[in-house]
Amino acid sequence: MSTKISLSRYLVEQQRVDGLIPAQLRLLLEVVARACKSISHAVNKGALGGVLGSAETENVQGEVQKKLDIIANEVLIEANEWGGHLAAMASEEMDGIYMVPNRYPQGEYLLLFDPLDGSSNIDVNVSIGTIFSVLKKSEGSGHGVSEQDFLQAGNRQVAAGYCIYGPQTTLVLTVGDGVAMFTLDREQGSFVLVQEHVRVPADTKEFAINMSNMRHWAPPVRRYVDECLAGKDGPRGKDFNMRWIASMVADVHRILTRGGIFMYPWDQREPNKPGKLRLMYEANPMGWLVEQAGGAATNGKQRILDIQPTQLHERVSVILGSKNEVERVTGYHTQT
Ligand code: AHM
Ligand code: MG
Repeated sequence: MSTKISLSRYLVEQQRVDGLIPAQLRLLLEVVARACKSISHAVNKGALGGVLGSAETENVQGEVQKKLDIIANEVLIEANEWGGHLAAMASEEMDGIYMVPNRYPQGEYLLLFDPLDGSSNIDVNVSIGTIFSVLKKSEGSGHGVSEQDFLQAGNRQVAAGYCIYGPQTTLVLTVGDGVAMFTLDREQGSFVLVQEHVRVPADTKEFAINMSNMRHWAPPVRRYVDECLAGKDGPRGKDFNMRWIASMVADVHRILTRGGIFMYPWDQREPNKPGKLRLMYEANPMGWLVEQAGGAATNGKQRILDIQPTQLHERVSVILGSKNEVERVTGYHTQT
């Protein structure tokens, strides 16, 4: 690419040339990107910045928080609360919603995030990330904001993305017009466009799932993985490769880059829990990104983006990636 296009310029063009995003949303996304830059610096410092290890506190879902989970959450809140674009925020790491304090103007957007996804990888220097989703407060929901305002299906998102902190820091974004990727240029201090019109191939020979849970899966997932493992000699007639990074951001980034299927399914250990991952902070934004790149995302029964949430921290079974493979696994669910 000869002329470098910064994230700021890309967003201005989305607003001005294509009329795709209002100015308020553009500014909001700039602020989210700035927060991600700051989290990236903290991640990079690692032990030198004193950011590794456990905070010895628990979040609302009973998971032990890492120091970086809390730091990333604070960075996102502090960066976003004063700009005037938001009405409130919700995070995987906070029990309830965070209202924009009265001393700041209120906007019409709602920001949701998983501040530090892949927490188990923080201390071992493996890629992690921040996932975010933007909704608009429904017209007619009146003054003020409540948890109810957040309970919108993923198909109502107006922007979604993630920032991966890996060998490169890359921000991946959709505002409903395809998927674009921006890598952080540390010398310039800005995100630079590296790929537009990202496409996920419809077919793949690579699957991602935590195989240690195999004995707990439902029969359709087991069938799909068994068939992949049977390779050339099995019904698929081809060999499959497996990857599992244990950071959804990193697994999804690979899928957006070269295709593949990612699954974190329901399992029988906790039959009343639909899955491990969270609908609002993980499945919806990732589902929309993957769809925008030509892939698919379901919970085995329905499109993730059509699920009507009933709780902020709701969990969901996730199957996403290359379209033909996702359709196959989803088909196995409907056959049983
Ligand atoms: P987190 O948001 O607390 O980090 O948890 C979500 C992560 C995903 O990024 C990843 O796909 C999954 O949990 C890994 O789970 P497991 O450790 O069971 O393999
Ligand atoms: Mg997560």
